[in-house]
Amino acid sequence: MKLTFSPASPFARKVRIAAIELGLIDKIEFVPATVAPGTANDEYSKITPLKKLPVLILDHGDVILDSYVIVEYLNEIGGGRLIPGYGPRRWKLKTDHSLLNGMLDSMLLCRYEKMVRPQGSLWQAWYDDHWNRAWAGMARFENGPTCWKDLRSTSRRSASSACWATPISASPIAAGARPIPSSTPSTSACKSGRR
Ligand SMILES: N[C@@H](CCC(=O)N[C@@H](CS)C(=O)NCC(=O)O)C(=O)O
Repeated sequence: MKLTFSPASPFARKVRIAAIELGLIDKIEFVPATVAPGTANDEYSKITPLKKLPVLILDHGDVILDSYVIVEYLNEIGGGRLIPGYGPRRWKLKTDHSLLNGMLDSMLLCRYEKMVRPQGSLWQAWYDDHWNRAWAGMARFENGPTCWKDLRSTSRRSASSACWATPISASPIAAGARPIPSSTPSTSACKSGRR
């Protein structure tokens, strides 16, 4: 099978880690691809209309996307060691995976905002909001989900005041979260060959 990838893509890197963990890395041929928002790529659109990488192309031609589903597929053909088949650990793990993917989405959007968006049209509040989501996600992985525990023990506070309506900087989720960096860290451009 073939995986479209870029060395700079965090999504492709995640799939590679899963493949290594499952002992499948030698069964995958890595095909470099270049994708970027605002750039037509008719050849790649034939593989996936979303024009995103990674995509897994099976030997008989079927295409599996996106990275979340590819990891699940690899887990299945690799003996299921990474993702439990049922029970609370399964749903915790899938939720963690969704959270991670959302964080990568947010960081990539920030990267594109700085790298690809025409100069002068940067939306700073949107950019800051996405960085905050990424940092809050890291705090969640670090500290665990405090939000629902707080909701149960804080009887007089409504759900919205305890969690969703709280500014992220004051939210329990963000306790321990670092501030938004003033300059963009070296998040990938997801172009082949760039790091
Ligand atoms: N949800 C997708 C996201 C993949 C993604 O955003 N990949 C980036 C490269 S790191 C991409 O293809 N960007 C091109 C674009 O957004 O036009 C996944 O999990 O695979």
